Amino acid sequence: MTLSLFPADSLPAEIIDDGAVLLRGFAAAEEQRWVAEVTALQTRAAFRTMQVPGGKFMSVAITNAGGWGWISDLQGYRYSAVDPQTGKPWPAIPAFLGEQAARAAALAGYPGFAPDACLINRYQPGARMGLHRDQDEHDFAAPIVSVSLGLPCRFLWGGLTRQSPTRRLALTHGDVLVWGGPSRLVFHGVAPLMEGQHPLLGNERWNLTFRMAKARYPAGQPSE
Ligand SMILES: O=C(O)CCC(=O)C(=O)O
Ligand SMILES: [Mn+2]
Repeated sequence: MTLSLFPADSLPAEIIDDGAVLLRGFAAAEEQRWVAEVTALQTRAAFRTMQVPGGKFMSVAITNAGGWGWISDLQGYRYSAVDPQTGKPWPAIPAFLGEQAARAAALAGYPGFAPDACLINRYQPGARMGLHRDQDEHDFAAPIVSVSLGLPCRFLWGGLTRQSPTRRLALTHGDVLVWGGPSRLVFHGVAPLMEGQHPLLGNERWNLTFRMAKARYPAGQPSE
């Protein structure tokens, strides 16, 4: 369903599920800025593939910005204040990115979103992300804000159990998907990226997921 609830921003908002809203093209207007910010970030914290607890490596390369970065290794999945590759804190979330994520969250019905973590995924053809839910954060009251750049993908949107049927959503450059409330723990994933060429990112897709990893939602409440 497409609703024009937000005439001030005149953006089509598609209700994907209870609590999940797709803002088509939200990031497209300032695409150069988004790409420049990520390009600068990855010079300070490089993209790398991480090992999952079972021993395999993810097909997606990742890096992080923010007070907390999501990591995976043989010990498990968790947030870390330092980049294990450098031993240094992750670069801060650039103000532009944090503001855009907060604006998208507010448009989707989640005011007071102040991310302390931004996981950046880089997909090349064939890379995928298996069905999972984002559950390493402290406060599930905060939504997830997920920004797609570059090549299109087939995003798998499931339900609250791993066995729930999945739908395929076509996410393209600039789309922002926000999920929270009753959808916060929905299983989701990304089908293998198909070959293609994007004018800005070539054969890649970048995804940024903004999270409140440790902070309480809405922002301003004391963290744990
Ligand atoms: O790449 C995407 O669109 C999804 C990424 C994701 O689900 C995650 O990083 O947890
Ligand atoms: Mn996820």
